[in-house]
Amino acid sequence: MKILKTLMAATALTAVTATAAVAEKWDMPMAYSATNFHSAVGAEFAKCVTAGTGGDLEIVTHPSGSLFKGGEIKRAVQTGQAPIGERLLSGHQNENALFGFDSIPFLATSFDDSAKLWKAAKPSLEKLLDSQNLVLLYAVPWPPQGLYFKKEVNSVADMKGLKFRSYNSATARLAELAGMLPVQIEAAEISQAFATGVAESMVSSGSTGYDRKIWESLTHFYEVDAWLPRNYVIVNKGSWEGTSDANRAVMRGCASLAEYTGNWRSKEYTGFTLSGLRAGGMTVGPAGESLVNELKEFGKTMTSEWLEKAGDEGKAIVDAFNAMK
Ligand code: PCA
Repeated sequence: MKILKTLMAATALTAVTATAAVAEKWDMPMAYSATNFHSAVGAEFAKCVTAGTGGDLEIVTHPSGSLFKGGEIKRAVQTGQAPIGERLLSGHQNENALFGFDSIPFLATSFDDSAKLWKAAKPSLEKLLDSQNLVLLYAVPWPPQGLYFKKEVNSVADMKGLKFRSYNSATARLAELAGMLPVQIEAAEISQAFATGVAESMVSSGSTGYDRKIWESLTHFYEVDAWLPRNYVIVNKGSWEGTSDANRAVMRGCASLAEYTGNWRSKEYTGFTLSGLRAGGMTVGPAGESLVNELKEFGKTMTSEWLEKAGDEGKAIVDAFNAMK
């Protein structure tokens, strides 16, 4: 009996030591504010993995660009400075046009179409990320994109000369086409940019304006539903391969749950944040028909420019998407 007890104590000790030796902690940089739904979904994903692996793999999120700024997250994960992170991949469309498939004006303008476009693009994105030492876990769309100003705007002529905050090269191109002056600024820094007059307009979701209390600087939000760009959670390939099969299986399971709940949260956050902008004193409503028609012309130009850059693979994505509609 005594021997058994000693043996059991020894086994328990070994088990504890073994767990302590292999348990890993992954820091997960995220670019957007802690209150944003993407960050909430990321925090739930992290908890799901930590609980699902029994603490063998603990994921800790760092929202608001506190660990790495938005623009640095992809490189940090590629080089293994961070094992996992979340990023708006269209921010890297200069590197490869395929990253911009989700930011083509008026290609996919609803949550349903955004899901179809994602289905059409996912294999190409996974392959591209794999070639960059990255494993794709999940992707969640932002609410539909609209325009922010500090005056009433009814036509492209009203937009001429404005300083326009962009978040990727598609949004900078849109600004150029409309005769505005683009300046690229991360969401975490826009409150200051608007307060100091570095920017005076932007295209984004109601969600980002709400998160950044944009009513302190701007007055109008026009719903355009121009596109729904995505955030993506990516893992360094070495970190992915270096962890156990069991941990990878838990991560895949938690990722599909996160993608599903992320979509729902995004839909719910759309109405909630537009009400929030109104409560902040902003004028919120659909853009006028003539403005939309002018913007759609820019959309046509930008679609053909993107197709030219993204080549056969880009065309295959758009064709596959159109076939699903
Ligand atoms: N918010 C992010 C990207 C798209 C969106 O709705 C931003 O403005 O940076």
